[in-house]
Amino acid sequence: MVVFRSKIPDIEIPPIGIFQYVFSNPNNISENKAIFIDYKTDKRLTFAGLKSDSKKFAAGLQDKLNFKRGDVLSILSPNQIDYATVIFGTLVAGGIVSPSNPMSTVKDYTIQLKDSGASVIIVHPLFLSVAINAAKEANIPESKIFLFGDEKINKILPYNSLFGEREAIPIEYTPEEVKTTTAYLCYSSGTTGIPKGVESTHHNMVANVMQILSIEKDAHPEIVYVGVLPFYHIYGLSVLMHFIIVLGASCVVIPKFDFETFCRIIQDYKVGIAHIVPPIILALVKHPKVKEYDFSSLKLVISGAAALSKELSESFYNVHKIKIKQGYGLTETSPVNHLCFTENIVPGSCGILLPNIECKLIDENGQEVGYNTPGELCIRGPNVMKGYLNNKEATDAVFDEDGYFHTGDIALVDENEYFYIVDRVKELIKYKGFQVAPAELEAILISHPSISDAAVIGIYSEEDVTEYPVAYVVTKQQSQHTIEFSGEIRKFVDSQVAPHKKLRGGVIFVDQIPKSASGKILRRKLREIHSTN
Ligand code: AYL
Repeated sequence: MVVFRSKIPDIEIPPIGIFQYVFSNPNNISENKAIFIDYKTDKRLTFAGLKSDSKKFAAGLQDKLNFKRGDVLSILSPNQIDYATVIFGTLVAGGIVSPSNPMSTVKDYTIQLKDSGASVIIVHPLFLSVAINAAKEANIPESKIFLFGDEKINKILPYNSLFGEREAIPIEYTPEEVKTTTAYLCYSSGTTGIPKGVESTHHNMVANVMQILSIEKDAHPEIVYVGVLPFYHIYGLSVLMHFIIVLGASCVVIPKFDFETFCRIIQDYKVGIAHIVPPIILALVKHPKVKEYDFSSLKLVISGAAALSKELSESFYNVHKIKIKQGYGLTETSPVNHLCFTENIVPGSCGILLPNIECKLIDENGQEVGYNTPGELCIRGPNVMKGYLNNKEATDAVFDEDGYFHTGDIALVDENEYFYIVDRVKELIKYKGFQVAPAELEAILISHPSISDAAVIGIYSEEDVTEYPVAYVVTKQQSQHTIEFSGEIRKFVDSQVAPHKKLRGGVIFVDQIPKSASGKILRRKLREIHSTN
């Protein structure tokens, strides 16, 4: 068997829970250090304050809501400094955190509430009506919904009204429990179908922060990070929240990407490292106002969640003379598997394997391939999820008998052990780093009375460095193949989905959808058809 291993020696991962690890303070920072800073009000949450608030929140969950070990708390909110209190409070109480995209529709959120079995919701006031409507569908009483902030809205109380007098004692896990106890449920569509709850254990998350730290020598407590990636997504959750607290660094928290705010924060707070995604990198290269800001504090940019081309990487370096490197990962691997050394950046490569990870590349016949030959990337390591919640079939489909997780991404490795992501065999579409599951859009399209069949594929735009979902549609009557009807279909879909899932690539009418003998949509064929037209 051809197995690739990291060039970095394996590290020892202590068998402890996330709370114990994240607050272990290995760099001996002052307890009064501001870890999270609000970008607008400059309000600060210190290391000690966060720890204490988390324990008070946990006490409230236990004493006032009878929240027990293994119970699930759902968060529906953009980034804000108190997000961490809710996360770590839930973990202190032995609970599981299920963070959702605040832009979720009522339908999306209802599905996640039901699937996760959440019993408590913490929501940002702007998204309260979505939470109330979804909670009703999922049979969660309004008395179990709480708001971020200090205000009460009708009968819904602020989350800090739960704070107890006492501080709860963080639940301790045995080494075995650390490996089997789920801490987070982030939703990912994986290789096929609709989003599924990814069960990330305490061990998965602790391991990945330590794996990243072993290669990320630029990270130290004096660095200020910019917190623009969403905390509900594993990228922001792991590298902005867990990583920063362990390191004892600071993070200026931004709720939503806005180009000028982002640039101003880098300048005013002297941000040293920015974790971002390719479309933001493109804006930093192309935006006419970029020159108006002072980026002299910024020493390193790390890109992840979607492909960063060699060309864009080089253009960024040429414009700013700031180092830029790439990582690769997935929700299912908590998340990072590959990262570049800052001393040895190879543009276009997603880096070398992190320690403790083994991987193999397999061709279409399931045979392992060696250097310089593309194959599906399969990963084994302490950061690989336990499985998909309530979905043994989907879990079994992504793990093979040797315990390797099949990513659905095609990669290639060169003799220097640098990896390149070259293609994707799974159904997933990535719009600006956000997941769009074709199956979800197809189900909506087929529910239209005039549509008999549909398939959705992602088409990459070089210009915008992102993929756009394009719908191939078969109508019941040929006469419906008009520009007006294509507009109607777009409206029909876009009005039912979260903003990042809109059919931005448009609608194309066809007489039939190419399918295999077993009825599977031949997406590769559709992509070929698309590229020749
Ligand atoms: P999910 N190049 C190409 N595709 C990528 C890359 C990359 N560098 N990184 C992620 N992807 C795609 O679960 C790939 O198809 O997590 C993969 O299967 O939303 C999918 O995105 C996973 O999407 C990092 C680097 C966090 C990556 C991440 C993972 C976040 C994406 C931190 O440093």
